Amino acid sequence: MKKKTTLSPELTPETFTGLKTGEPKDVAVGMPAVVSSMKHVFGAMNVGRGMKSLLSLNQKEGFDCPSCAWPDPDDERSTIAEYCENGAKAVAEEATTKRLLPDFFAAHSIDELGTWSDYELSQQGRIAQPMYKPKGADRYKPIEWDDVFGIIAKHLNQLQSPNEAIFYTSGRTSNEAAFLYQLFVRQYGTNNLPDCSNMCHESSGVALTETVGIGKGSVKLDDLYLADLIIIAGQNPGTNHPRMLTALEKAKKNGAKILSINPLYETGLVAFSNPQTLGGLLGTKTTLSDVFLPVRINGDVPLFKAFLKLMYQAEQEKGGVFDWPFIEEQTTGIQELLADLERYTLPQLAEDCGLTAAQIEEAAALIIGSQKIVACWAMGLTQHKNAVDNIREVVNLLLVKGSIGKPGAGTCPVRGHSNVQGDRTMGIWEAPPQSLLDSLEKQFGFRPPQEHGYNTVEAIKAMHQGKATVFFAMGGNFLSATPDTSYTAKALRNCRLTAHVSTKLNRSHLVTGEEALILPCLGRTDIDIQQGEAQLVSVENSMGVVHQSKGKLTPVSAFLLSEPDIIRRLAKATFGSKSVVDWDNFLVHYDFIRNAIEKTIPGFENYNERVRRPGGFYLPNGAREGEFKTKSGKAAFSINGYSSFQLTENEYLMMTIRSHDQFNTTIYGLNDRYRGIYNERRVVLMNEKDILKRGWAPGVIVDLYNFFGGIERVAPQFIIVPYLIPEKCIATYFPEANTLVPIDSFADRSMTPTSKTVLVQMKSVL
Ligand SMILES: Nc1nc2c(c(=O)[nH]1)N[C@H]1C(S)=C(S)[C@@H](COP(=O)(O)OP(=O)(O)OC[C@H]3O[C@@H](n4cnc5c(=O)[nH]c(N)nc54)[C@H](O)[C@@H]3O)O[C@H]1N2
Ligand SMILES: Nc1nc2c(c(=O)[nH]1)N[C@H]1C(S)=C(S)[C@@H](COP(=O)(O)OP(=O)(O)OC[C@H]3O[C@@H](n4cnc5c(=O)[nH]c(N)nc54)[C@H](O)[C@@H]3O)O[C@H]1N2
Ligand code: SF4
Ligand SMILES: [Mo]
Repeated sequence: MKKKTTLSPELTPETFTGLKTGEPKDVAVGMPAVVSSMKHVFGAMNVGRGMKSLLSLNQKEGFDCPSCAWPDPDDERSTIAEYCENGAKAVAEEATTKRLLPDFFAAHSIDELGTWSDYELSQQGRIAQPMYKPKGADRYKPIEWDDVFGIIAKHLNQLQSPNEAIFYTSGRTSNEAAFLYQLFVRQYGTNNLPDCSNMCHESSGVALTETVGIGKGSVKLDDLYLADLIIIAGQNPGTNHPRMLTALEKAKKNGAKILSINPLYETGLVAFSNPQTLGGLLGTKTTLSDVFLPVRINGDVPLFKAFLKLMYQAEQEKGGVFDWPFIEEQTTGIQELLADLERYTLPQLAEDCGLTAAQIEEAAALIIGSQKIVACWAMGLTQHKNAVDNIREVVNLLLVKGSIGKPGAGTCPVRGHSNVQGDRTMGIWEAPPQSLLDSLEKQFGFRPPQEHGYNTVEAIKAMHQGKATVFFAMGGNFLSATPDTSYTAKALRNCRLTAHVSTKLNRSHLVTGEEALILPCLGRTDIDIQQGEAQLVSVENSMGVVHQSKGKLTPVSAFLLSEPDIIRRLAKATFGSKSVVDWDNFLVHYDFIRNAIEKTIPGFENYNERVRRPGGFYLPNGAREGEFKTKSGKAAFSINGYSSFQLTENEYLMMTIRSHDQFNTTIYGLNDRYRGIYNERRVVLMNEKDILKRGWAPGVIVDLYNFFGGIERVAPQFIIVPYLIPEKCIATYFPEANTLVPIDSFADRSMTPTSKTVLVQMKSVL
């Protein structure tokens, strides 16, 4: 392993890997994606295991793709390839036969591993036995499972208050494990259940709950096929939800138009070659976007306001644009909205979103002419200071068109992790609804804590301030996924104990509390046998379908425990014989966990029977049926604001985005094929004019830095890459630039870190 330079183990090493650039691609998927999938899968395991994995992936009796939350088709599935390139990479990452054995941890100190890149850490294989770092030790050593639970229980039972412990969750955890986990945490006595949602779609949840009465999207896949217009704002489906392209292709064949709103001309929004058709493999492509608006970063509120103004103008001129019967019967607040729009002028709005009047008018014409509109969005809308306003403004547009609660129309926040939506439904929530707490009390006979707990930002601060000293994570990579990396590192180092239930090694295992534990668990692809029977688990996808997932592969180590078993054993060690909950019973058969879910959480009637139906079942969704469960019983128009940034000559708005070769903090490779960037992640995408203005050239190396709240934050050594991106906007990859996202910079009300609007300056260093 070559020597690395780095400031400290929490930051990704700054060593360059050898940037190569090419033209961004003009079509997504096709043959190159098939080749890439095969390379990853068969590079990580033998042919038999590789074939078994791919043939089970997303099949009705197989396992759910561990990558994103895009739904499987409701009808027939392809029996050979119901997955995409990034699904295949996620499976390769998990199902690899490489293992991390005790001699690996004996050979490398924690500080040495901190100098490895995230890619190198990801390459090391599955963690094969529980590991422990005692106080004062510089490396991990193997430990027996019983001792693992003994240590955690001892720490938990020593705390003055249960609120001094934090229980994080990433979004891969099954419904069964998530339900048991929140039950354990609440029986222990806290609602400190921050999760990755806090950094992801929390803004969507807040905005949708108050405007349409449910914090989830309203559409089914079929609605995309029936839509007149699909708006895709702040989302890069070609990389992050690749099978969405198949749905978009079908929608286009049925006559839908697509409007894309994104600072980057993302390849997957431009055109698609379907790898499941011969034509697609040979290069025949479907053009996807009819209109593409390269909006300035965080320019969406002024853009949607401009749409609404143009729509209202057209309504006044010729009528037929607004759905008045819907507006009058089903909504509140239209007059206030129209009055508020008077405050803005079109030229000002155009300037604030960085587009020309002609571009906006072309898009508005599409909207005006459509009756059934689906709006899809992801992190490009949710990770800004005014993220909740972004989404409420999208809802305003849909409501004016009566486009929520009818076929072919609705809201489509496209979820990230494969079960992040299910985890929330199961009660992984620091701000649980009272109905959940009451229901838990009724079912289990203990009184859950009533006050809300810490979300992700609050949890980091509590650890930083020494108010919380035990950190437990059910999956994820808390250190690298959260903002302000150095601040978060200090928070974790302040803890007495940090413990991670994990499949793969990551940076959060390397920045530890006084004591640290790694609890290796079964993944989605692994067979999970309890009491001699292979168990199934269930997950909820982005469109509210709950369905089963059954691992098929032999686990790489006999020491791995399932997540439900880890929670059972933790609960038993913590509560001893005092527990009012019968924890052993849940592990006799996972059907018993589902029985408990059915009794506690609405919408899961006959869970065990319905989860076994091919394709699963839909959860109830009021907005989908046109029933708005808001305070007034109607959908609410809202008044939203935005602030335009006055940037000095050396100030830029930075968005932190995903490359094509990563799943969040797991780095599969060093290429970002669609964007034409190869073999390097420490890059800044920058407009050519901005590069010239600074007297720089492609390849110049810069330090990125900013000042927020009186503190200087620096991310050193990034290579300038000229790119088609609006002026004064730049892009870097997550997690390398997370250290620049200030802990106190988060969205109003949802507290989602502003990972897509980071104010930065740059100086050249070489
Ligand atoms: N292969 C793969 N799949 C994934 C993931 C992964 O890392 N890899 N992550 C999963 C997770 S957890 C999530 S949440 C999703 C994330 O899926 P995305 O949200 O697609 O992911 P990002 O890379 O964050 O991309 C955000 C997009 O928003 C655009 N954008 C940024 N700022 C703005 C803005 O102000 N306005 C507009 N209109 N657009 C903007 C960016 O150019 C980019 O195209 O993907 C999930 N699926
Ligand atoms: N700057 C910036 N920061 C961001 C974002 C951004 O766009 N920009 N996006 C945010 C978003 S949308 C999200 S969702 C978060 C993601 O935050 P997290 O969910 O915390 O991060 P991941 O990288 O998905 O977690 C990967 C780790 O999960 C573990 N793992 C994988 N599979 C399993 C499993 O089956 N069980 C268990 N127990 N562990 C498993 C592995 O050890 C792996 O290393 O990051 C957020 N952070
Ligand atoms: S679209 Fe998402 S869920 Fe579907 S196969 Fe691809 S990565 Fe997996
Ligand atoms: Mo996410």
